[in-house]
Amino acid sequence: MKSQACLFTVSMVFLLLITACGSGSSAGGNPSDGGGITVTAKGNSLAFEQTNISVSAGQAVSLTLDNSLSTLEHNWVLVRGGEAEARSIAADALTAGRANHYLPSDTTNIIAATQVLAPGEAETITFEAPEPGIYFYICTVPGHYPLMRGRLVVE
Ligand SMILES: [Cu+2]
Repeated sequence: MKSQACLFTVSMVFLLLITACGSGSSAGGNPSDGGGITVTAKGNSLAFEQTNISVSAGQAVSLTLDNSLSTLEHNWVLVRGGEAEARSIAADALTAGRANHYLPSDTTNIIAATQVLAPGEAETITFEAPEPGIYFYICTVPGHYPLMRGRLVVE
């Protein structure tokens, strides 16, 4: 009697596992888990091609900065804290210099950033989307901000 109960328990666990695996594989086709975002630097002008991006809070974001069409160096820096903070980070980037990819040592308000890319280069970074809100992304190469920026909307 005891062994029958045990067998029953084991088969129930087995059934649950099959069910869990079944539902897992059906969710694997969801396009939201693999789609990356590409931001392209616009030719030889100081602008990003994409100036509005929407993501969901907590989402794993895969973002590529494509500098293949550009004749200039650029980076992509996602900033917390709105326009005043973006301006402050761009100013600090000047003293940080090219060797530090124009990224300030104080990264408190930098959510994610690429390196400085030479013309023809591309880089993909991944980061977790922050809490809902509107965030600026900017290029901190000297003279590029405030022209070169966009908005990341987290819903
Ligand atoms: Cu730039």
